[in-house]
Amino acid sequence: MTSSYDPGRRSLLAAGASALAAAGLGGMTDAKAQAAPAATQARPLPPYVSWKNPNNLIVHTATTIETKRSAFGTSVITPADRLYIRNNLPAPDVSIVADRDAWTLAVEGVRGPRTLSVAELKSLGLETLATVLQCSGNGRGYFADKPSGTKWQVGAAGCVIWSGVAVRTVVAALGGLASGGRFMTGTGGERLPDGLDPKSVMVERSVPLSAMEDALLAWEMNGEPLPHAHGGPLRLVVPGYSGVNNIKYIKQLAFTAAETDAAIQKTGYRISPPGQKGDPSHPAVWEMDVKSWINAPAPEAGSPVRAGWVQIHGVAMGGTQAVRRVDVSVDGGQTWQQARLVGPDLGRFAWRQFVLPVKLAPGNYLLASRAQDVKFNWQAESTPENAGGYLNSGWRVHALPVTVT
Ligand SMILES: Nc1nc2c(c(=O)[nH]1)N[C@H]1C(S)=C(S)[C@@H](COP(=O)(O)O)O[C@H]1N2
Ligand SMILES: [Mo]
Repeated sequence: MTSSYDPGRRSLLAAGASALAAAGLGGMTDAKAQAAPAATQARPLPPYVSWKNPNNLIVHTATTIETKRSAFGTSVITPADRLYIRNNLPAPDVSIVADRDAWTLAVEGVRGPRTLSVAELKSLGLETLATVLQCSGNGRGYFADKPSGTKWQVGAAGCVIWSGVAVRTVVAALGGLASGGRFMTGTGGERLPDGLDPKSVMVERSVPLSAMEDALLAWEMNGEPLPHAHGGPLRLVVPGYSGVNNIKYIKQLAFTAAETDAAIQKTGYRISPPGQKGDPSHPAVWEMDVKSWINAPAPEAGSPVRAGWVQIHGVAMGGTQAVRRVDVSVDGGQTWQQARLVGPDLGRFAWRQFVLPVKLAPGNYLLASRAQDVKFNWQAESTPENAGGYLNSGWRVHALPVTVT
């Protein structure tokens, strides 16, 4: 769902836009049209994440908590106490992290299927990897049709460093793949509510076998034992794939001939046309698209933006590809300037921070950014509406109206 760069279309848009600007209608009209969704009313943090910093978070519900746009900072990594939370089911009891090394994972679809403890996994290998963890519904709040589900803005995402063992190392230790596996299927360790068909509620997701190459079974995040709220003692990390595919408190990892028929895979998390329930004929929500957004200057930060030099900064990610370039616009996409990528490059699955210094006179601006990956795919101008409101990466709706005084 990425768009290739098309100079023809770009100059056409630019021509139309400068006509608007000449008529004095450019910035202001856009700024009004693009106003961000109303801020959610402050709610207290639920007890299981009481250790997080409420000033940096928007609490939608007890199971959907996002990072404020102004709270991403500029140091690449998102600290655990401000990382978003999304639970499809109530989390397992926190006692599962009392003895982390004793947690077990069943591995199936290999020549020597077995149940391994975290202690055994730790003896098999060690990798460390930075990835963008981003909910499939991040940006849903910017879809015009208001699809149902949490109205995430930009903050159902973060960039974190995981340590664990590579899935391929575990597979090799168990004799390699059994024949016929086409998908990697992970199952969450939640206790399922009584009286419901397990398939209708369980968190079990399948991804194409090719995703195994980069996947990790992680027990550490940002240098700390993986917090229970983020999937500790053990989490499946599928780099470049959206949040739901990164199974927390993973209990089973299976290499399967078919995708799981759990509802969360079969009908949920599908790109289906607006108003239409998902089914297996619709694309599954798997790989993320190239995407970027601006984090500052942001009106929500509270302090006025003063005229003069302003360092416009934000984050850019390429899904499964590295980012090669980011352009920034102060006039809602009529004109663009290339931003500079700043900070350490933590690999193709991490995001990059970018900055563009601009001198701004008093007035209204619409700050936009668009990223390009190393395969020359540009971030789309807009993402088509879909019933679930998934994978919104369109740069236009992510633009930020700012008044400079
Ligand atoms: N076991 C389990 N894994 C899960 C989920 C869940 O509810 N249970 N939610 C998924 C979804 S939809 C997202 S966006 C991410 C959220 O991860 P986080 O809460 O660590 O930010 O976890 C994914 N993995
Ligand atoms: Mo999600």
